[in-house]
Amino acid sequence: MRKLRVAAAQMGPVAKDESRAEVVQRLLKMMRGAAEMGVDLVCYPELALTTFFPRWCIDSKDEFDLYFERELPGPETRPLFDEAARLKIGFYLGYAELDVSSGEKKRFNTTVIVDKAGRIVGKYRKVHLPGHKDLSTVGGTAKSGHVVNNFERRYFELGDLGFPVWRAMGANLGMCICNDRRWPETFRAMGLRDVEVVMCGYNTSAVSARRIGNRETLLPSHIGMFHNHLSMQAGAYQNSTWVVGIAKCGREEGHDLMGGSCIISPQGEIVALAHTLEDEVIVADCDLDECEIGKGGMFNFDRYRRIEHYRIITEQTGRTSPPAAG
Ligand code: ING
Repeated sequence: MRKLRVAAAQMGPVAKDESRAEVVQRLLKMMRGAAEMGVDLVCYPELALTTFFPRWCIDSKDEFDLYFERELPGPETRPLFDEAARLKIGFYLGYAELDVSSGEKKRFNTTVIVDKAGRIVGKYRKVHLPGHKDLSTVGGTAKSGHVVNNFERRYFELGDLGFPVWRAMGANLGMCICNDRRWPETFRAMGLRDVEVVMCGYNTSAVSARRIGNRETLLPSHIGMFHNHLSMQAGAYQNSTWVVGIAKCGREEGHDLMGGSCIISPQGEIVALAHTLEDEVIVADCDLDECEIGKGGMFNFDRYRRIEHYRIITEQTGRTSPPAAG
């Protein structure tokens, strides 16, 4: 048995005017609680340091740059790294990354894995960016309606690091972010690299409204949570991996975000589930050897995958180039 004790540190809402220092205090409190329970790895949500600002179509770069981190750790986030090293606990954290290393400003929706010594061992930049660049592609009725908009394509560039898997804390660790979980390729890319724990932070509206053409429809309210769990449970089962889903949830700036943070076994079952819409730590003992049931059996990719056939399907359907952005 190779045991990794994992925590999902769900967060309640973060207000627009909440400072980084205040948010970091909340994260530290959960980190200490997790450490007391003997947790090896504590996982935080997507864009954990601020309110979910992509819900707004902000014009001024000066204004929206306030939501971005120029460095990590920076002065306000340093206490997280120091405390992790002191407590010997690893963490996964989502933040808005401002990268100026190329001389021009590049912005990404990013997560990192930090090891028990407080060192960044891996970085991931969100690949599947949902939503819109501006109001021009937002459907007619939705502009004034109650569909909760998402303008991630306004703020972020497409992730350019792929879906790597890192060996850290004795496990094969992988990361994805929110909308990535709805795409089977996300999990398969890491499954093919023998991932054992996939971490996925999310900010997802609790209102299940969708557009059909230009018409906005409300879906039954349970559907959003069903899709949330369906996607991650399928990813876990089909790739024989533990999955940790971490929500930022509750009523944030008047918008309801779903909770449902969970830890999912390689059999696809939820083994720990948050029951509030607030800051809440849930824990599970993840036996990494359980991944072997699938990886060495039903989902032994080398033995049973039919990649020659998948190539034919890809060619026949002609879907070989990336979709147009917009
Ligand atoms: N949020 C959403 C998500 O995939 C979304 C966006 C939800 C778009 C539902 C369309 C439909 O959960 C993030 N942050 O990716």
